[in-house]
Formats: sequence, C-alpha cells, structure tokens
Amino acid sequence: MMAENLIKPENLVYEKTKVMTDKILHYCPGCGHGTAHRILAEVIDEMGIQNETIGVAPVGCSVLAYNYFDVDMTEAAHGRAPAVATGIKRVFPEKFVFTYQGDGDLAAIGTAETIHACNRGENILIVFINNGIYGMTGGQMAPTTLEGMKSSTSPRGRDIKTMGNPLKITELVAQLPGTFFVTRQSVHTPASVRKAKRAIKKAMEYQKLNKGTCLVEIVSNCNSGWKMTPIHANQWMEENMFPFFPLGDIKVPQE
Ligand SMILES: Cc1ncc(C[n+]2csc(CCOP(=O)(O)OP(=O)(O)O)c2C)c(N)n1
Ligand code: SF4
Repeated sequence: MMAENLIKPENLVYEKTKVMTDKILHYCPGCGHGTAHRILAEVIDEMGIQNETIGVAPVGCSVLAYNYFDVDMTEAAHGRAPAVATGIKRVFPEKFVFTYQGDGDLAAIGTAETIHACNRGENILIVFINNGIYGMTGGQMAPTTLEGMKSSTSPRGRDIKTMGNPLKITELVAQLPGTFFVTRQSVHTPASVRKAKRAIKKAMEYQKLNKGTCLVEIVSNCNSGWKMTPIHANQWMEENMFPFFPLGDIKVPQE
C-alpha cells in the first residue's frame, strides 16, 4: 500500500499531546528525556492544568525543556531549579510548579538546593532524570555514576577509593520530613512508561493538596555518553543501573 493511502486521520493511533509544542526535540534518538517530557505533558493535559502550570528547566541536555512544554517556564542556573521553583510557588501558591533536572544538575551542583527544598517541604514536583553521567558536556562522572562505570573523567571506571561512592540522592531526600511522595521509575518499556506517568500524576495530585515535596526519579539512559546503541544502553541500564537504583516507590503517603 502507498504511504499516502495510509497517512489519514482515521489511521492515526498516536498523536502529539497538545501540551508539547511543535518544536523538534534535540535529544539523541533513544534517549529517555523525550519520553519523560511526553508523559509529564500528558499528565498536565489530562489534569487540565496547562494554564496553571509553571516549570523550571535545568542546565544539561534538558536545558531547552522550556521550548518543548507549552506551559509557562523559566530557566534556572545550574542546580538552582528547586530554589527558583520555591520562589515561584510562594508567589503563586495556587499554581502547579515542577522542576525537570538531570543528575549533574540535581545531585551535584544542586545538592544543597535539592536537600533544602525537600526538607522545607516545598509544594513542588521535582522530576529527576538519572542517567548516571553528565550527558550534555561530554559524559563526565556524576555523583550517580556507578562503581566501575566508565565516563570521560573515569575512563578506567569509577574507583570508590579515589572517587567516592555513587550517591542515592533519592533515598536521601525520602528520609526528610518535607517530602511526601518519592518514587523511582523508568521509561524504557511501554509498561514502565505507564507506571512513570501514573507516578507523575499522583505527584501533581498531591501538589494540589499541598502535601509537600514530591520527587519522581526516572532512571534513564544516555546512549551517546555511554557510547552504546539505544538498545544496548537500555539493556545495560536494566543490568547495571537497576540493581543499584531499584525501581519502585521509596516513600509513599500513609493513607
Ligand atoms: C554554573 C555552571 N557550571 C557548569 C555548567 C556546565 N554544564 C552544563 S550542562 C552540565 C552537565 C549536566 O548534566 P546532567 O544534569 O546530568 O544532565 P544531562 O545532560 O545528563 O541530561 C554542566 C556541567 C553550567 N552550565 N553552569
Ligand atoms: S547526550 Fe545523553 S542525555 Fe543527552 S540527549 Fe543524548 S542520550 Fe540523552
């Protein structure tokens, strides 16, 4: 059958969610960032809060996130997104405020902002993309880089003796009294995408109830930085990232 016979509205099974703009994503093919954007945008759409949502973009590969979400967004300096989001939420307490951050942003330079925003219990959603390295700047070691994992600044693999331990920042903030819902998800299979989307939706619903900080970590790949094909990167992630960063809820509200 000719393509022109197939491309008709009645044959469409998947279309762009309206909370994403028409801009073409700059992410590498196979990278989890695009899928994570999509499910966050779908949640905003389904909850009917497009005009009530304000996002804060990080530095890193998702630095241009404000070009992709059709909501009010601002940029924050490296690691400062939770501080900027705190200010926005306090000025507009009725808005839904989220940050979208990579591990270099959230768990390295932004450690203090992350911990203190969570400890204060700011009513914001933090979406944390953990791909184990600094993707944008050339694949350097991040706090989340696994033991033995190669990066451009640990070419023989992370050595704990000299480079320290990988940081489970999500488990750490889950212990703080200000966090309400903390979970770790992934977006590499259809089932995991659905689960991650449900988690983001829950977090947004808790924000409506002013429950405190919700953090959704998404363990993701960086096929370019890891120097793997997208398929191999996802397999490597399952075999190596998930044992250290197990998926599932870490802190759930007492019903
Ligand atoms: C104050 C400051 N220091 C350093 C940088 C350089 N920089 C830009 S992106 C980045 C790494 C981001 O990595 P990560 O947050 O893990 O995001 P990813 O690219 O992996 O999605 C760094 C160090 C910067 N933009 N600003
Ligand atoms: S460099 Fe890595 S994190 Fe950045 S877009 Fe490419 S695959 Fe994704």
